[in-house]
Amino acid sequence: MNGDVQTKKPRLTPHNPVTVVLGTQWGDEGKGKIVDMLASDVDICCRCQGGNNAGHTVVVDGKSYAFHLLPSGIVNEKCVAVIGNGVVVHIQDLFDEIQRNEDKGLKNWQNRLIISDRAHIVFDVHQTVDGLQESGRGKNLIGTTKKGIGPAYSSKATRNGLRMGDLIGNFDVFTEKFEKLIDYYRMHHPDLKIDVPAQLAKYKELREKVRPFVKDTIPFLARAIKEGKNVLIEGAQSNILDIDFGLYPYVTSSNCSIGGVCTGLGIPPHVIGDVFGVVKAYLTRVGSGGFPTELHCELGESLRNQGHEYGVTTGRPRRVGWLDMVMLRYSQMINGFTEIAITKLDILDTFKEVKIGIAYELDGKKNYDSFPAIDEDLKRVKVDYLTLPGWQTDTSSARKFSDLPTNAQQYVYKIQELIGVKVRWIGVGQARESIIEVC
Ligand code: 2SA
Ligand code: GDP
Ligand code: MG
Repeated sequence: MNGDVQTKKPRLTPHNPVTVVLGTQWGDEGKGKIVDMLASDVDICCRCQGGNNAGHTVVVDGKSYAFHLLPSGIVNEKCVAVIGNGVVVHIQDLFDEIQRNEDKGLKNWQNRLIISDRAHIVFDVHQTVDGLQESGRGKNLIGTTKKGIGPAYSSKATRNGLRMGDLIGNFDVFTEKFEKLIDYYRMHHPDLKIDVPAQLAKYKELREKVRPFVKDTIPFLARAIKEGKNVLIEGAQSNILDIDFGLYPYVTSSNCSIGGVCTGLGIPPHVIGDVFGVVKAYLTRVGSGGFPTELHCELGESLRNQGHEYGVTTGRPRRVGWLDMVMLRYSQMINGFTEIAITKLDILDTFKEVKIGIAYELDGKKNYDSFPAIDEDLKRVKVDYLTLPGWQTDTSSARKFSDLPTNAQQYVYKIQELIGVKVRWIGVGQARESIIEVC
């Protein structure tokens, strides 16, 4: 590694102009910041899955923006933002999010926002049912954001969901489908109170508001890719929250790993070039389930406080722990990251020593790269740790790899060696400029 900062452009070729940013752990790795950095060089930024359960923070010129449904690249005024077919959209929440960010200085979004006509709608009933399902789970609580994500994807899978195209189409047909959906929920939750006429009146208004943004995004993206436009995809949540590869059932309801990019946008895999994995220098999660490297002691408390580890959507305190290499190697196998960004290295600045979980032992067998499929096993693993000396030096003003203290460099080298993927960026603060590009 030589430490000079050079261009921050993603490596693009005319044949694979699509760059992907994905979470590698349990979410909140700082994807928003990496997307914002890359968005200065792209034409289009897309979300392909999830909904407003996501919370992506971007700090520009001292202002902190929180994006939930909007692709973070929208901060960049040259960037067109696409909400793909794989996303589930609560329309009122989307407009509220736009308003909050407009108040902070988001400009000219009206000509730069496109929503797929195939994206499913999250209705208030989905959010209500999300809450009811959580309260019915007792001690097996998943810890959802209660944004209606699971129920909305359930409606999609049971084929009684409604899409943006339905809303802007014939309103009588929309009404009929909406009433059927409500009947379905009333059958399962007889106490549910829903004012159907009031909901329909609300959607009659919202459909005129949202209509200008709803398009068939498939030909739009196909044309853009053919013309060689640079496209950036912003993953939400993360590999271990993926409905297939995550710690089921403590997962979200979409594919947050690389497969979700193609199904959530309708693009072929060969157009994808770089897949950047974002790795927080330690580990956090919100919600329930096993967490082998979790810190319950004072050290954990100080990591949470120094890292401001509270949910961007719900404000919940995040659980914290040491970096977990078994998890990261598993994520690498699934997503094939071409390079990684390590974020929040600065948060470890005060620690005397730092640990990396390198293997799990379960029933006397050691394992370096297979993340258990079931929570009951994950809860039983014993972790082998590698302990490295801390650097106890402020890294927040480092802008070159060589500015970092030797022990911090060693930590980065070790992560690179253990995951087997080149480290391209290192985050040392919240702001856009607080980043080191490693050449
Ligand atoms: P859901 O609401 O059905 O998707 O919840 C299912 C699981 O997915 C987790 N999940 C998340 N984990 C980390 N960050 C998320 N976004 C917000 C943030 C979370 C917040 O950026 O901080 O504010 O609490 C996110 N969204 C979903 C969730 O915790 C469940 O484990
Ligand atoms: P995302 O969901 O992956 O986009 O991440 P979140 O926005 O939920 O949480 C990451 C938090 O860490 C945000 O508050 C970011 O501003 C912040 N952050 C990102 N990178 C860094 C970094 O390198 N150092 C510090 N101190 N904060 C960072
Ligand atoms: Mg987040």
